[in-house]
Parts: sequence; structure tokens; C-alpha cells
Amino acid sequence: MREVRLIQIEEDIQADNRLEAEKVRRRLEEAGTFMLNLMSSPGSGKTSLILKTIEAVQSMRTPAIGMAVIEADMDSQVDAETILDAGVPAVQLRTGGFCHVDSYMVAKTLPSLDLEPIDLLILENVGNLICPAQSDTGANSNVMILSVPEGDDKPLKYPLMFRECEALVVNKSDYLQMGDFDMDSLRRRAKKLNPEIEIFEVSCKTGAGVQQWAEWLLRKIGR
Ligand SMILES: Nc1nc2c(ncn2[C@@H]2O[C@H](COP(=O)(O)OP(=O)(O)OP(=O)(O)O)[C@@H](O)[C@H]2O)c(=O)[nH]1
Ligand SMILES: [Mg+2]
Repeated sequence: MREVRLIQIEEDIQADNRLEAEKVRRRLEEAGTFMLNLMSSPGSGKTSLILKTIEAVQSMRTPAIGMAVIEADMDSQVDAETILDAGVPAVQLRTGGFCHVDSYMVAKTLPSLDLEPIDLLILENVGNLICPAQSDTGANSNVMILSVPEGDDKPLKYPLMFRECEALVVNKSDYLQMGDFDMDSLRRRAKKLNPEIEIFEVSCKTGAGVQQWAEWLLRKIGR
């Protein structure tokens, strides 16, 4: 009988990635840095939420929380420039065609940051609801944004993302009155996939809900 040799590329890659992710977490722990991996589809408001979070967190705590941002995109550096303009250290991670960030990319980025004064490091992942959910970045917490114009059916189509995240920020709540987005359906669908998921209704435009989100985040980082 012929024996077929099966090479499990995907599983091997994920196993290697998880080992590297543990190294990243150890490095962060040594420096006392909490890393948040923020994921969403393109344009749902990752950079906007980071800006609002910087504002909120800095106004809520003295002494100030040390923050920095890793901006990941397939191309361009506009988001890193936006964060630098807000007075927060930022590095641009150009994934060069990859549609998600993995722990090797984070490990390569960390030496360009002075981690010691950073309490909260936010990774803005590549805009995509599929691939980023499959890859451990070494972060301490995964959070996703779903914006109202994307629709309340997304848990049905991208279940892994909802399962992998501790919190879901439903952004652009200022659009709620304009369409057919059903918040109760969204909550039900998200909780069915992940009963523990925390859900925040936010508008980065009006600032609604930002405070509650920031309070949760500060509790997560122990401040
Ligand atoms: N009306 C409204 N617009 C918003 C809100 N949050 C973000 N936007 C707008 O949505 C657009 C995209 O926001 P970004 O923060 O750049 O989204 P992103 O997820 O970082 O986008 P990529 O990095 O390209 O994936 C911008 O024009 C924002 O001004 C909101 O709560 N309400
Ligand atoms: Mg962005």
C-alpha cells in the first residue's frame, strides 16, 4: 500500500507563531507593558478609536499612562503619522502584502520602541476580519471593532474573530438611527459565539461610550 506523506503547513506555521508569541509576551511582561491587539475591517475606526483612547486615558489618570502604537498596514504610513501628531510614539509596520500581523512581525518591531516607559502598547492590525483572527500576535488582549454601517450579521460570517476577542467595540453608533442595524441581534449573535465578550457601544465622532471603553481598558492593564 502506498503511504502518502502529509505536510501540515498551516498547523506548523501556527505552532511556530505561538512559540514566538510567548517570547513576545515574556518580553512585554519584563518591561511591564500590556499589549492590545485591535482588529477590524478597513475603515471601521481603529485609528479613530486609538486617538479617542489616548485622549480619554490621559485625562483619566495621573501620573500619565505611558502609551505607544504599532500601526500595521500593507502599505503607507498615514496612520503612524496621525498617532505621532497626537504626541504618542508610533511605528509603522509595513506587512508588504500580508493581510495580518503575526508574532514574528511584532518581535521585529519591539526593538524600535523603548518599552520601559510604555504601560499600554496598542497594535492596530491590518484591516481584515478573517486572517488577523487566526494569528497570535503576542498581545495580552484581543479586541475587535465592528462599525454600524458594516451590518449586524457579521458574527454569522466571521465567527472566529468574535470568538478570539475579549471585547467588541461597536463603533459609529451615531449611524444607528439611519439604517437597519439591530443592536439586540448583534449582541445575541456575538454572545452566542463568545458568552464572555464585553460589548461597548461607541461613537468616535461624538465621543459617546468612549469613557466606558477606556475604563474597561484601564482595569485590564491594572491602572
Ligand atoms: N460617523 C462616524 N465616522 C467615524 C467614526 N469613527 C471613525 N469614523 C470615520 O471613519 C473613517 C475611517 O476611520 P479610521 O479610524 O481611519 O478607520 P480604520 O479602521 O483605522 O481604517 P484602516 O486603517 O484604513 O483600516 C474616517 O473617515 C473616520 O473619520 C464614528 O464613530 N462615526
Ligand atoms: Mg487605521
